[in-house]
Amino acid sequence: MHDRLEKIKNSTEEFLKNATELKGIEELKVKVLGKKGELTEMLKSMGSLPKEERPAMGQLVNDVRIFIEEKFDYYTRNLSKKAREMQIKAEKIDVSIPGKKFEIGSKHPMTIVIDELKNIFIGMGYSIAEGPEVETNYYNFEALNVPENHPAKDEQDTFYTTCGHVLRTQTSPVQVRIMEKGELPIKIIAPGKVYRSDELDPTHSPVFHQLEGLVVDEGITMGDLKGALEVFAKELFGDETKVRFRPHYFPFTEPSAEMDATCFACKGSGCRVCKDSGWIELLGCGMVHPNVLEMSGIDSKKYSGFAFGMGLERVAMQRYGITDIRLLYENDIRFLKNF
Ligand code: 2NM
Repeated sequence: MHDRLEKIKNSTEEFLKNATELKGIEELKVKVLGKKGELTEMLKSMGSLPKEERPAMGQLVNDVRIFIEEKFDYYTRNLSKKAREMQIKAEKIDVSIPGKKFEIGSKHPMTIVIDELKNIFIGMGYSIAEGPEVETNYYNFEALNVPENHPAKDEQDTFYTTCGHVLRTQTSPVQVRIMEKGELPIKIIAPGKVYRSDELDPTHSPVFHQLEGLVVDEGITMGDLKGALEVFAKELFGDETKVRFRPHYFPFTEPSAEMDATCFACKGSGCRVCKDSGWIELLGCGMVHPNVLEMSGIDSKKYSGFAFGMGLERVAMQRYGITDIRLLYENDIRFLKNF
């Protein structure tokens, strides 16, 4: 029995010294110290020894058991620690490596321009109005004093649905809908997409953006129009900006005009942006035609108003030196990155 004990002790310690995996240690532990383990079996077999030998042998087996248990503890701890160290080494993080850049998008140049214009007009006391892009013939043409067969319908040709609607050619139908509500005074802008059946080329697109404005109250005059639009031009292009008005024709306003502003790039001396004229054509405007007011239920003897409208692509293209309108719609990241 002594020999057997010695053998178990030695072979166990030998195995533990060379063990590289916790799993092997656990298995051996069961094999030696488990319920049916070698040492347990030896304790059980003590009964076959002569009575006087039992206490000493019992003591011895127990000592060996304690010795082996301690060895198991020691090597288990040792190997766990090693495994942990290796894991930490393998998972080491180099905090000096540059992080992955998170690419944040940027505002589209049209959005930049629209937001800026909205803010200018909000600052001047205007509210922002919205309305449908698919309109009835009435709101898009009739209510704006453009009857069927009017020559102005030619350059305002648009897209038609099979059920008799049109894609709006300007945002004026939004203003008509506001006038119809009858809540006066009115002081609004209507920015948004509009449609024309134009061929796509460097300066034309069948869908583009417009911003129109409308002010209706008692006693509104052409002086109010000029003052308001001059303030707007100075806000947009800078305080030194001057404006001029040229007579024009629109079916929905009378009188009508186009407003130019001194070129923001050369301050009026002439450059590429203004094609050497010193002036930039900015918007169309006029006093709302009495027919337009009356059709929407506003008494044109008591109330008057001015309105204006401008294309926004042109504003963006001039400001950023964009020479092809199509760049604004293609969403090419190399283009959009510049803003
Ligand atoms: C323009 C030019 C002049 C305009 C007119 C109206 C309405 F609804 F009051 F009749 N809204 N916008 C207007 C007037 C638009 O765009 C070049």
